[in-house]
Amino acid sequence: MATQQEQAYSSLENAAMPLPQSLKDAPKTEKEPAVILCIGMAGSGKSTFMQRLTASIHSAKKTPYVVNLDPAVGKLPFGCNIDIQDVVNYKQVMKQYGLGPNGGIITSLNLFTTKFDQVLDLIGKRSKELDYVVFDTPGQIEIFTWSASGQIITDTLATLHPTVLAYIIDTPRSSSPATFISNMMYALSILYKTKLPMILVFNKCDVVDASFAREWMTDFESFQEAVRGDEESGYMGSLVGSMGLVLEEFYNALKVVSVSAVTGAGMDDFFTAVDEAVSEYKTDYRPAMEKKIFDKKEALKKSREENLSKLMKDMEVGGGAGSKKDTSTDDFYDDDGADDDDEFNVSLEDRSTNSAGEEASFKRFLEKAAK
Ligand SMILES: Nc1nc2c(ncn2[C@@H]2O[C@H](COP(=O)(O)OP(=O)(O)OP(=O)(O)O)[C@@H](O)[C@H]2O)c(=O)[nH]1
Ligand SMILES: [Mg+2]
Repeated sequence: MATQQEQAYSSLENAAMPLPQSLKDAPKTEKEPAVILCIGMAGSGKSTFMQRLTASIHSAKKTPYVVNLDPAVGKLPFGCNIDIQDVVNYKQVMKQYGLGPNGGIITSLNLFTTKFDQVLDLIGKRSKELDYVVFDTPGQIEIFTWSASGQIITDTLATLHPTVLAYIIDTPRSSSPATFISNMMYALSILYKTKLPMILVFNKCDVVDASFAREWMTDFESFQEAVRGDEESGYMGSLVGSMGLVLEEFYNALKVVSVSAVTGAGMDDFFTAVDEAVSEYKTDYRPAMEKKIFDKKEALKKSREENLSKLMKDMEVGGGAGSKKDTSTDDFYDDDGADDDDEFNVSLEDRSTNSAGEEASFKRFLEKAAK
């Protein structure tokens, strides 16, 4: 029986979507590594979490494949299989294109994305032995989540492997209701955009325990109370309060864990959340993606049929009208290399000359008859 991965490949191919040759050749295996994309605000602890994540995977005797997508990180705090810094020199890109730091990072990521099929090839070749493929992303969150290359990378990975988002939150910096809600709104926008299963990872819980966040997410009243007692919220308090109400539904769709990338606390909970998110991917995301591909294929088929029937109708009209047929026949035999439009004009002139000649000859005939 075909695996889900094989079905996804074949539905992509059948949908006549351009699938890179490398992906077509990629081995299709029963075992699917889970892809974890670490995203989060600058300084939230993504890279430290990556280090902890790979260490935990190794100590569980499992195999990770580690990819760094941050071109500006410098020295990596974790060992990795693919480093964007080996492919593009971020400082050189800035200099060459006259860009600032963010423009340089975006352009470097764009350049790297053009080679992403090779990354997929490498992952594909080893996917049998891999358990997790983990990605670190650039410091500025929007560079990955709101750029074309970020979307291409996310979508391509999600098409081929169970993919989950680990949204890393700096817990100490989110302890005021206003910053907390801003962070949640950002997470919501990413969830809405990607539709992928998301895990909220409250990091740095060795500094501030994340129990306040869990309470705010499950008990609306406690959040309202915090908003009332928060001087920072000020006149924005009622907006922050209403946002809390709006986001209640969103919280239900999320898995929440609190960890410390430094001490390693909470990593077991994180892996349990990843397992749940992978199941969610298989039951929700993948069927929705396959339906999208199917719908696209059907729409393409329908538009082809419509165009074909329109063409047939046009041909019927062309066949019935004598003048049209003559013109097209002239055109068809035009093999003298002359420009078609000129030829078309010449032909019109010829006809008018002929009819003028006919008229003159008819006049002469009448004059003769009258004599
Ligand atoms: N106490 C504590 N500090 C942490 C933890 N995780 C990260 N940090 C610290 O937070 C700072 C930022 O960590 P990074 O891992 O560089 O964060 P990042 O999100 O990768 O940063 P950018 O890529 O620059 O956006 C560093 O000083 C880390 O040591 C944690 O769990 N506990
Ligand atoms: Mg980092």
